[in-house]
Amino acid sequence: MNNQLPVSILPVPFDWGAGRRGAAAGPEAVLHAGVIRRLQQLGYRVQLRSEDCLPNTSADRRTAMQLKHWGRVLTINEAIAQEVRSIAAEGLFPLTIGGDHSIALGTIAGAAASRKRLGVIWIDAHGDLNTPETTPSGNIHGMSLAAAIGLGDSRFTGIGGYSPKLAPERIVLVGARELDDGEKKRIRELNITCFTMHEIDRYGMGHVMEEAIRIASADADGVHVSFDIDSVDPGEAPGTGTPVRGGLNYREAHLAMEMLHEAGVVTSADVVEVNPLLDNGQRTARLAVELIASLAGERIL
Ligand code: 6HN
Ligand code: MN
Ligand code: MN
Ligand code: MN
Repeated sequence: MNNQLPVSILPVPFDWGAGRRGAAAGPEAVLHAGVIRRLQQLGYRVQLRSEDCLPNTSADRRTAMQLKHWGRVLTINEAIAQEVRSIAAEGLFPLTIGGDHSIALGTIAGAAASRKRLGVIWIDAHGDLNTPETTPSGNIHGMSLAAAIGLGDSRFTGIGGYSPKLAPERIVLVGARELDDGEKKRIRELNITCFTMHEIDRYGMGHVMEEAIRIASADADGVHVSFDIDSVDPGEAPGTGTPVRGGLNYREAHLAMEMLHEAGVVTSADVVEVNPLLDNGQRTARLAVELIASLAGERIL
């Protein structure tokens, strides 16, 4: 994100990919916390994409034990993919605000449509690398990254009309601390780079992000940042549906975003899993706005 390129904010008030409701109110909370004004103050032209471009999925009852609410998740993500693809084609920077993390199915499908060698930096307490065979919950927000590399149900891997979207060698996980057994196996087998909280503690966030940026952008034609707010420690970001202790502290989260801006490689982003129903006032929504500002180049001095 650099202020030569206008930003198009796509709000996605959708939470049927998660096990608990509330992330659907995330976009409104982040907008209310002033994300547009903050970006404008940094010199950006900002466009707010209308929610009306996305379908109302409320009548769709298609579901399965291992793929809960799959009808709604599929419908919204096909629309997100089209919308993100259009935003990019219009020469705007697509910034999608969720919503639960299942919406990355659509944001990545849209972003990778015009960037065949897209890298992804997935900042999350979780891996989101489950498939219907390995999921412990059936919640699709835990399967979105797997689908982007072509694993899982073909309706989901095929979103946007092509598969796979990503090559495992340009995927980097940052902040992981709760991985399911099937995810651990997949990370090892596919050789996906995963900087867990252990590596962040041990080598420092600065070094981890240098490496993450280097790996995700190597031989790439763009980098998508998928920022799950549950990557941040629940003390700082209580408003999220699947909190896990021992997360990024306030400065580590900001440093990651600041370094992503400095590197100048980021071509699209999403910020997901802000759940205002679980928040302590507006703490988490405000944090999301600050982190977006850091990604957009806000600096201390
Ligand atoms: N997220 N690994 C767990 C599952 O149900 O698959 C948790 C997933 C959380 C997903 O935070 O986006
Ligand atoms: Mn996630
Ligand atoms: Mn998560
Ligand atoms: Mn280094």
